[in-house]
Amino acid sequence: MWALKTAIFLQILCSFCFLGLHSKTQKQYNFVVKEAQYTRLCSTKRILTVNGKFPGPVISAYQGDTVYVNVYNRGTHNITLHWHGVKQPRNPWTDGPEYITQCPIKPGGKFIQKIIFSTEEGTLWWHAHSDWSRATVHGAIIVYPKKNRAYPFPKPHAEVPIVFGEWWKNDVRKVYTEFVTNGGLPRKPDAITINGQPGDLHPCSKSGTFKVNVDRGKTYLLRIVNAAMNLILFFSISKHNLTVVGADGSYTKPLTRDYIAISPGQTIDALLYANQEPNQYYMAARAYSSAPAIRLDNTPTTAILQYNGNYPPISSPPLPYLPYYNDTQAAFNFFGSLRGLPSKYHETVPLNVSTHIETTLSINTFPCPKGHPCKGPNGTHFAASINNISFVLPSIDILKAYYYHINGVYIKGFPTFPPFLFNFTAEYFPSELQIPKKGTKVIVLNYGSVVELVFQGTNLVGGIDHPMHLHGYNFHVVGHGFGNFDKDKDPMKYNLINPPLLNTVAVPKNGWTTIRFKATNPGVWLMHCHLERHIAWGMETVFIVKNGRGSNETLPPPPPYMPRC
Ligand SMILES: *[C@@H]1O[C@H](CO)[C@@H](O)[C@H](O)[C@H]1NC(C)=O
Ligand SMILES: *[C@@H]1O[C@H](CO)[C@@H](O)[C@H](O)[C@H]1NC(C)=O
Ligand SMILES: *[C@@H]1O[C@H](CO)[C@@H](O)[C@H](O)[C@H]1NC(C)=O
Ligand SMILES: *[C@@H]1O[C@H](CO)[C@@H](O)[C@H](O)[C@H]1NC(C)=O
Ligand SMILES: *[C@@H]1O[C@H](CO)[C@@H](O)[C@H](O)[C@H]1NC(C)=O
Ligand SMILES: *[C@@H]1O[C@H](CO)[C@@H](O)[C@H](O)[C@H]1NC(C)=O
Ligand SMILES: *[C@@H]1O[C@H](CO)[C@@H](O)[C@H](O)[C@H]1NC(C)=O
Ligand SMILES: *[C@@H]1O[C@H](CO)[C@@H](O)[C@H](O)[C@H]1NC(C)=O
Ligand SMILES: [Cu+2]
Repeated sequence: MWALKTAIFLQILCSFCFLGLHSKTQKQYNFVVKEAQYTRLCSTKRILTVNGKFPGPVISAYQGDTVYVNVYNRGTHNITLHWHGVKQPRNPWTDGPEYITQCPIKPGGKFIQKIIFSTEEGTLWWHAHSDWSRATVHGAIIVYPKKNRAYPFPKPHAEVPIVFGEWWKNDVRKVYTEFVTNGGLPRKPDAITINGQPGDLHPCSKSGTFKVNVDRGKTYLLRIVNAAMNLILFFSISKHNLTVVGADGSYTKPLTRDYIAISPGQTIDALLYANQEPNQYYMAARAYSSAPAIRLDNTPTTAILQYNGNYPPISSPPLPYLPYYNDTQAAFNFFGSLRGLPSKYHETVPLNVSTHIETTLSINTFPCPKGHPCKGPNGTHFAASINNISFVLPSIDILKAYYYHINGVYIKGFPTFPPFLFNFTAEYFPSELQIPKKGTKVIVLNYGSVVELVFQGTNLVGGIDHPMHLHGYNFHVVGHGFGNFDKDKDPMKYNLINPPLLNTVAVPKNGWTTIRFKATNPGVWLMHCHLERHIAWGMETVFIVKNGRGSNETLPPPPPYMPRC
């Protein structure tokens, strides 16, 4: 009893301080999805949250744990939750994407979601996976090494989650329905947030600015999550470097930089050495936006690194260096410098490729339905596609249809090669090329296939970077480059020794990226661009990985309490 009271007291005491390692792991969580009132940027609105918190609660576990989350929908709309980067071996049933692996949890409904951690270690995150609810329904997942096991770096003194988000003064649901209806671009957000706060440089925000208190001489582990909807971000700390030691729940070779770049969906573990004069320093984030049409205003979002001790308070801490908003080189110089930490910490790159897939990632347009003026380019309706297929969500989930052999929900035979070859990164195209096909097509893989997948960005309608995310797997990022992928020359430059093992990778604007993974997780797994406007326009597809031989390679039946359509 005493221990329980102390634990509850410590949890309350520590819910804002974020300090202490291995502080609290739980095997069960209650997540109540409900509205709560928040004031930001001088205006107040109701937002959808988990347990009233923005960002939502942290899930903590040890490597290899299984955790249950009881999700209660006390909101007014359908919702699903996804555990981003958790591979969920043989358990797509509670992975979360709406109409891919489950039907939504309706208002008043409940769903017990099992999260099976396996090899993941480091920082991951969870988020809503229906329409744009994830704007405010998200939080960090921390996976500690098993008890008695060490980090592959000196143990930090404390850890600090840094969760980036985007804030609209408008109702996010309205922002969503508006752009999917009018066919144009979504309204831009009013600010980027760090742990829910826009920071000192934004109106009515100074009192809430997130602060990290540090002791000089100590080392801190920043657990960084980019939960923003549509923005790749640069992040840096005045007068301090960051040493990246993990990404997407896998350790990396330490990489010391004065800034990082992080795409929506990605997570980064970085060490911060508090080795400067005791003072206050700004931590700042700003968007990298390579397409002029979606450029944000330049005001950085800030938090404060605050040394403990006696020093005269500084009126305005210095801002750190941040690359320019259109600095593609700076973004890909960082992304391209990440290296894995193979052997002991994660599997090595599969060399024996059995299934080679090439895909184009394109922004497209559909003609506007008659009588509905559209706000896309030249009065069209924006769309997006992979291999010229703009994905259409079915009305019951693909996993159920696959498991119970229900016809008419999806079609096999998603093209594994671009249907039409052209200069993908040219300046101009005949306008017929830009209209894609609609479909619910999936790629079927045999159990154990070694997949090599090339993502080729195109300049159709407008080239832009695409952070591609795969559910149920990690993948090795073996190469990337600008321009058209060259099947003869580019594979010679692949890194098959120590590429990073990620679950989300930014494919460069008008460039390509190659990943590899071994299909040893049977089930139905979504792959999509993690820019929310692109997924809304159809930039997604699904892998169905067939069963292997033994029961340990076979998809088990669903839990009896799956939400119904
Ligand atoms: C940051 O790293 C660079 C390159 O490794 C080094 O030259 C510089 O001194 C470091 N700065 C700090 C504040 O540690
Ligand atoms: C970035 O934008 C600036 C001014 O807006 C321009 O001068 C510069 O050429 C741009 N750089 C790239 C790589 O597009
Ligand atoms: C490579 O894969 C093929 C079938 O895909 C298999 O027959 C062969 O044994 C594999 N080779 C190695 C070295 O794993
Ligand atoms: C594709 O178009 C770009 C832009 O015009 C050009 O720089 C490039 O050389 C072209 N590539 C090929 C393979 O023709
Ligand atoms: C996509 O498919 C449509 C319909 O068949 C076709 O008109 C268009 O040219 C295709 N575009 C590309 C890039 O393959
Ligand atoms: C819009 O129309 C103009 C003029 O016909 C054309 O040059 C341009 O390529 C079109 N843009 C798109 C995205 O369709
Ligand atoms: C399943 O069990 C068989 C036989 O014990 C083993 O060879 C195989 O590696 C196992 N597969 C997985 C995915 O654990
Ligand atoms: C909520 O989900 C149910 C079950 O799939 C569906 O029938 C209903 O149309 C959904 N409601 C909305 C507003 O999308
Ligand atoms: Cu995209």
